[in-house]
Amino acid sequence: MDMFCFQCEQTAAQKGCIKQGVCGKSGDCAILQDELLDRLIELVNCAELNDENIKLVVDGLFMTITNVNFDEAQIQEYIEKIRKKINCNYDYNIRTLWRSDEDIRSLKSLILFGLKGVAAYYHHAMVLGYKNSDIEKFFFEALSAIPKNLSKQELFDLVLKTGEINLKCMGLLDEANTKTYGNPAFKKVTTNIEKGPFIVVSGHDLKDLELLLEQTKDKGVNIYTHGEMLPCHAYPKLNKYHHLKGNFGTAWQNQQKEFDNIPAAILFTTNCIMPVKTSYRDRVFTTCVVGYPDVIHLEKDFTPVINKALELGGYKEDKKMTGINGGDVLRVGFGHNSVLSAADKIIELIKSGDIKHIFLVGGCDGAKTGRNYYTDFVKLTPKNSLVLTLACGKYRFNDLDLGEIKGIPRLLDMGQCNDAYSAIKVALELAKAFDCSVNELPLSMVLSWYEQKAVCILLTLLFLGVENIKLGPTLPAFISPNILKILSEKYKIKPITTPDKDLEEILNRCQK
Ligand code: FSO
Ligand code: SF4
Repeated sequence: MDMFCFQCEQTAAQKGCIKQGVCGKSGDCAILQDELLDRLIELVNCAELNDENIKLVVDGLFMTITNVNFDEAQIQEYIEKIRKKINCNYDYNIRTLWRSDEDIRSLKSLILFGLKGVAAYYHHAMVLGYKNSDIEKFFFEALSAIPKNLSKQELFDLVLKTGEINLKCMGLLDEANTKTYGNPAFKKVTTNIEKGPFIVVSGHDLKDLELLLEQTKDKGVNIYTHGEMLPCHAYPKLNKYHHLKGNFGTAWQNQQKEFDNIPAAILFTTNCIMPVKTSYRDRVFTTCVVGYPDVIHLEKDFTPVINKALELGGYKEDKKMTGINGGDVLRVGFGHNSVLSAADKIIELIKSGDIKHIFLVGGCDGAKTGRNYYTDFVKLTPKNSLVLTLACGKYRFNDLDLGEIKGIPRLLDMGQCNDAYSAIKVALELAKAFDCSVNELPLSMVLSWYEQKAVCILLTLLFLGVENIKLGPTLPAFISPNILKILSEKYKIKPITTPDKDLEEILNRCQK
């Protein structure tokens, strides 16, 4: 039996991985992840919605996101856990979906992959004690719809509902993060590493970082964020720890090079973990839903990570490191709270013509060539424009100093991918202030996608009726030509072309 997976942007030949994942997932691991989805679909059809079952569904979906879990033993164990909860005869095989009519498969894939993204965000909210019954009901409703014989219209409605629920979920996570750790505020983060023992913490989980900071408090070990953990520096209750020193490395796809023989321990709290090379395997640790064969998996006692960092000792001298454009300062902390506190000034600058346009250039980074489009695009944006950014795609340009417009920095890092919620809040507030729709604002979205969290964010933007999104570097393989036609007609979504052409088209359209 061969595997089949086409859920991410780097899927083989833009069609699907069938022998082994381009991400490094083995055929057997992919088949087990499909089996995990089968059992989850059986669970929502047989078992009641309670705390234990919702956790199984949420974490189970999260484990099947790209670059989260490569550990067959861990996945098998999880399948057995779910099996014990299935108390009726319901049999489903996700392969029937992969073989079905391409438009139905396309719509159901949008729901299923979007739902995986929502699961990731709900997981982070739950960890901080935040829950919502509408979101929980939707996991059961949407998953149980996958085997059903539904019309395209019914499925399309469910696709948009996935976007609506994701908006609610990102709102819940925003509330969880800001109530627990305070509102993000502007902070300069260094890319340089101090001498001495250190730990690099990757992924997206704020709670794990807090636990690690607490457990390393008086141990002489410094902590550096990696990838999507960078925005953590902006939260007052996280940056109060003086040993949270800076940010190590760039976006996820560079980790095999950047972690090569690193004299530090690395903790992965969520995606994106790549196949772990032997040159640094002994110093990698995973926690929660992340797993990799022969890598030590920990629950919430991080003593082995700390001991490994002490044993490795870190760099002997302070080490100068930079982002990909040579800058060594990253500016973070422009969530909705700080941007909206400057809203009056931004509105005034838009009215006076000092700010002519706002670009949201955000989303995931990735390994494929062509993603330098986003660096070039940002470099080309006119000096009288703001660039909002979020998620790991920003590493293409977040070490650039784009200057300021009358005291407002031109490049505003809003945070992680889930902080798309901040961008949406800001856009809605501006629309209110100008008494127009978001589509009428001088605001354009140029997005990059890679994995399934980006799918649910896209669905949220569609639910909100946002038009003219430019999406790249390539379009999802799981969207059929017919569904793509509907999306382009209804929402005017377009694939990216070249930075100058796209910029010209955006600015011309907005002048009309
Ligand atoms: Fe990136 Fe990975 Fe945050 Fe994703 S590190 S690619 S969209 O996991 O979730 O932005
Ligand atoms: Fe292929 Fe992406 Fe699936 Fe990995 S997650 S197997 S790269 S489609």
